[in-house]
Amino acid sequence: MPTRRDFLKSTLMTASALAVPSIGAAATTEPAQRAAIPARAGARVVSTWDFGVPANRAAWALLGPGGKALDAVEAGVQIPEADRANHSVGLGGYPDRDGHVTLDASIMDGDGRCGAVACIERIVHPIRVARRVMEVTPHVLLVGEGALQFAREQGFHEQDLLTPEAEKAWHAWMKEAKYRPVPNSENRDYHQSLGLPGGKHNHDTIGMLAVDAHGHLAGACTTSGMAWKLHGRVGDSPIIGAGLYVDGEVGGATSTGVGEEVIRNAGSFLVVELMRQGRSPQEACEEAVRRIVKKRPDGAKELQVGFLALRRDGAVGAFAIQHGFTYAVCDADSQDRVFGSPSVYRTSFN
Ligand code: SD4
Repeated sequence: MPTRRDFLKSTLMTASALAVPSIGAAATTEPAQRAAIPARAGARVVSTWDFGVPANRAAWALLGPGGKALDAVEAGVQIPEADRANHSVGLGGYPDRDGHVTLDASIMDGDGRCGAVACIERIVHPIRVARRVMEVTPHVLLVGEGALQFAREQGFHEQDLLTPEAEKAWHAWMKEAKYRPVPNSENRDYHQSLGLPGGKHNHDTIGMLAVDAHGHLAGACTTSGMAWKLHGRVGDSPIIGAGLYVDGEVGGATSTGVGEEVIRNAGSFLVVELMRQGRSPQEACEEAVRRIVKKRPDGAKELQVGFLALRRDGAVGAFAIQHGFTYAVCDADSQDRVFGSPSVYRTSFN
């Protein structure tokens, strides 16, 4: 358990790490912690977690030759959505406690245009449905059956999203049926304790932010949400201002972790608004995380929330409650760098 001393120590070390001046080396298995990545002219795409690397590459296939940020983020996040081995996004995602795989997704550009779907079932690429909501309806958010009906009308193909592996994990969980949003840094042990094969996480989201060569911004966020949640539960990812927010004058932010905490604090909007007021992406993410921690009587010791921010000049920041949050950065210099985010607790500086 982290003590107050650990907390103060990690705070101090994080502050000193803010001075880290330059982009790190290529990805390693133990990603280096980077408190801030400086501005860079030209296109750049960033996304949450290690699985952001292949997603960024798909986005870069469009961004690199001069494509639009909006198209790039939509294409990028479809990689984990279609990945059966990823149990926290799209196909193969862990179900709710009743065995339904329900997905949340949102997309937004720098002009304030946005669309989202929540608690949608049977569609592998909810991000594409979210974009259609943005482009062909007067609405921002469609949920559940209505979202599925809209997807059908738009010609989306339906399929069962519960893979045999995810179903096995669900049956294993049902033996105790305790809902416990374990911080991702500890999920490896959690999975092993359940005897689960494969994946190490019970919740992760891909949030992706991009700036294109024309200086336009966009973001996308997609997830199967918290494993074993109540049926009908919606997290932060499809809530504009919570799991995702983009403002073309400032930058964008996205989040991962326990969505309820992010919604309570309008997290991504807060990060962007703090950047508007002059905070760096790093400082803005850190302040948003600390607001969450401060409001929890237990100091949020058992929770994970991470924010990732991209300023319009390409500067990047990230901060999380727990050690273990990683993010991937891709630009013309290098396509597959992964960094460890600094955090309130158990930073590698401890
Ligand atoms: C949610 N924020 O549904 C998502 C899940 C997640 O790391 O990101 N977990 O609350």
